[in-house]
Amino acid sequence: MNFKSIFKIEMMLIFISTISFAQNPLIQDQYTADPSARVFGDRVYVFPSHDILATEGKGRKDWFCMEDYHVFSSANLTDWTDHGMIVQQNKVPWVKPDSYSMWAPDCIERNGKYYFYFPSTPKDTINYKKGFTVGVAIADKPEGPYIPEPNPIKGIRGIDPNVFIDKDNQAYLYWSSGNVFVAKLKENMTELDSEVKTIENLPTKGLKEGPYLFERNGIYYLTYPHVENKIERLEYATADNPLGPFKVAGVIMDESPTGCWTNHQSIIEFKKEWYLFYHHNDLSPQFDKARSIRADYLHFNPDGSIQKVIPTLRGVGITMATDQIQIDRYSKMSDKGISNSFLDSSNSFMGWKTTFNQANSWMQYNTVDFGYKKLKSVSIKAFSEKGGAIQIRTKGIDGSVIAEVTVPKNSKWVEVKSPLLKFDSGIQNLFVVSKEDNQVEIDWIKFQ
Ligand code: FUB
Repeated sequence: MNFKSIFKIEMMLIFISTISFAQNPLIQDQYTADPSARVFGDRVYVFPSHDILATEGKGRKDWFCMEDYHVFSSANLTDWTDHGMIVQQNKVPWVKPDSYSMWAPDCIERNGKYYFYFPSTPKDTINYKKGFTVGVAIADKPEGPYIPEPNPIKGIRGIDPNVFIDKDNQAYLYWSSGNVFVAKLKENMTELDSEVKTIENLPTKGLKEGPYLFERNGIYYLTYPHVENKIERLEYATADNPLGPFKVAGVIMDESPTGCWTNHQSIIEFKKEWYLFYHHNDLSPQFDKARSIRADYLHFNPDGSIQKVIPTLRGVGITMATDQIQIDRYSKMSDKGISNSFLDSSNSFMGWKTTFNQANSWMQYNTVDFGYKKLKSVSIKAFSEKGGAIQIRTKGIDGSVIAEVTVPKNSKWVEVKSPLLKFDSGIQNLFVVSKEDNQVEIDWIKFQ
């Protein structure tokens, strides 16, 4: 390969792979939903649905609208790379090309091949009448390129495929259509190898969908969103084998506090921690069919039961002190004098800001890595019409003051820099405290 073609390939990779630094939601430059997280090698790959807004001639108004899939990956759960589009509705031979119904997918590795399962509306309305079926696309690498099989998998009517390979190498495919169904998969991963079985003993009242099965210490956990009340919450049932019988075991996450009707989960262990991936509608609070994926830590009790996960904005992973720290993705904040809102209410992809308007109001942002090489200053992107002052502390709300930043009176956003008064190395929790009643807005904080 000559220099010119290597350069061309490198430029293409730069073009298709974009990096974002995120807390919750994980991806902030597009809508993402139904995250299926997988550990492949030393990275976490997330295969979500890709919500877009329906427009004239594109999808159904006020409904889910999805035309393709992207895959994202991260080595630290903080920095996410978008590897670009992997499957598109008009490039899959069996999919109705204008159905905008590329719903919740999943992916698994077997013998060095990556099998990406996705539901959609088939072109063939004679055999399928209406509704969804499931197909598979195959790649040599998790980020693709994926080649879709020409036909969907025979014998499936439904959505939300989830694939699991047991310790004996038998693969299983789960999916939903009101209830949850399972069948064995052949070694080729593209055909069913058993009768379809309905998973019994799950709640009979209320929609169940989005199955995701994993195994830990011999317990098989079948997790699923269920409408027990008005909208979905995440529940689970357990069994001692992948086909059941399962026994309902509890709730993993309550209904979305922002009223997002759907939720959809996956659970992985990565570097000795367990994580729940799910979605809310952070970037689209008024329309819950434009969703955003999130992750939070998940913990087990000694008896193997799952502790309820409370959704956070801070999410998971470590933030480098030298990156722009979005304090609006906070861990805790004072009861009064502080709020978060979009930077630009007409474009949520611009992100959020924090507004302080009372002396001693504070924001706590956990797990910031200051490293061991002395940092000397801090910059804040801020806005204050009357001018204000901010203190940054570590070691608790009454702990060491590491910087004091005066935000000058201004009619536009400015970057203000101040020297560090003290350097605390390693991982620290940050406390940002307003020193005056004057209103100060902060976009980000960054140390140098
Ligand atoms: O994303 C479309 C559908 O909404 C999914 O397939 C369901 O699981 C629900 O999240």
